[in-house]
Amino acid sequence: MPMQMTFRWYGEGNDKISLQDIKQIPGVTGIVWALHDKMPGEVWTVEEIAKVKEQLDKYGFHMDVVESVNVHDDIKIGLPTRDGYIENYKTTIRNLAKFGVKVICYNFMPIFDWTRSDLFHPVGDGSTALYYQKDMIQDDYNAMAAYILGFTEKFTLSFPGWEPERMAKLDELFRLYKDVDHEKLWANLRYFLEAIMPTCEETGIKMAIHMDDPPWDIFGLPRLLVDEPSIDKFLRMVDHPCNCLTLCSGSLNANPDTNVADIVRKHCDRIAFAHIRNVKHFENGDFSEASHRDCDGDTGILEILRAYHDSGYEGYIRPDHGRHLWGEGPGTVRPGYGLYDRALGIMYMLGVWDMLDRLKENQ
Ligand code: DNO
Repeated sequence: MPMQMTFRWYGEGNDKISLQDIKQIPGVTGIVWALHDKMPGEVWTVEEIAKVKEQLDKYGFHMDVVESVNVHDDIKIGLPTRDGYIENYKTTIRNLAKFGVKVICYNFMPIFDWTRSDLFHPVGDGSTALYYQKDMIQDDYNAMAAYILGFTEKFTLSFPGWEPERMAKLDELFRLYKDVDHEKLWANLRYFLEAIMPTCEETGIKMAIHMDDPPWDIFGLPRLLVDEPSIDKFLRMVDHPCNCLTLCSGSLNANPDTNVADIVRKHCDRIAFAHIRNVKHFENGDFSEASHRDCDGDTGILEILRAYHDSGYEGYIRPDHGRHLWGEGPGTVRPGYGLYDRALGIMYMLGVWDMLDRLKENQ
């Protein structure tokens, strides 16, 4: 079985891109989906999941990959209430398995999910992309949250991981995380995984942790999945075939020293989901996201794809963030999740993959 191309979609009424549009992109067999109105910790019910299945079935898309079932802060902080939330998580896993879901992508980042200082930064060719200006993400977490929430309120959307209900009590959240250092966060991650692995084994679902984005501590909060040694540590810590990775090339390569292709070769059997994103670095430490074409960024997209191909990767893959093109902008698309550049990214990846297949056939 070859790798399986997927496309992230935020759901009916929550994404301006339609399933009909996605159907026209060559090679896409499945939709990466989620119940975006669920708060972390809530159970996803069979009825709610069934509704999405019905929508996807109409277009012949599978629903094998969920991104994300978010983990409640109490689990990350290690509060006594975590056990109740873990029970809810297990119920959600069992409910998802009833619909054939195979992979759950999630993250273990304290408080914030992916973080950028500019959501529509000019790339120089008339398009825009997500941008990280290092000196803007230092100590003022309220300013950061105000920027993101200002955007989501203006365009009446919400970002996963940036739920307004959680952002409204940021100071309290920071207080609760005060004593959570790297070591505690690792221990809490281990506790969570060891608790749910039997449910994963029973249902056949793989938990695929997303890399921390950016891959370093921000606002004094520890971040764990940041480079090759931390990935090694994670896989050793809970050495179970259901404990897997969402290997995100762009998150990892925000640190230009990280060679993502090496990680693919080393851990391909534990990668359940591949996010392909290209990043361009600037000398002062800022970075911009770029088109998927290898030479447009510094991430080494060709070598990464070659590494997946050489390793016989049969998991799920998706283009990650794209630029905003051809009239896409604030209000018309979700930042990073326009239609066109992600579709171009798919064609680039499939082009490379098809050629690698051909070369192998002719060997
Ligand atoms: C960014 C995404 C992440 C990812 C979560 C997984 O666009 O790749 O937000 O979905 O971290 O839980």
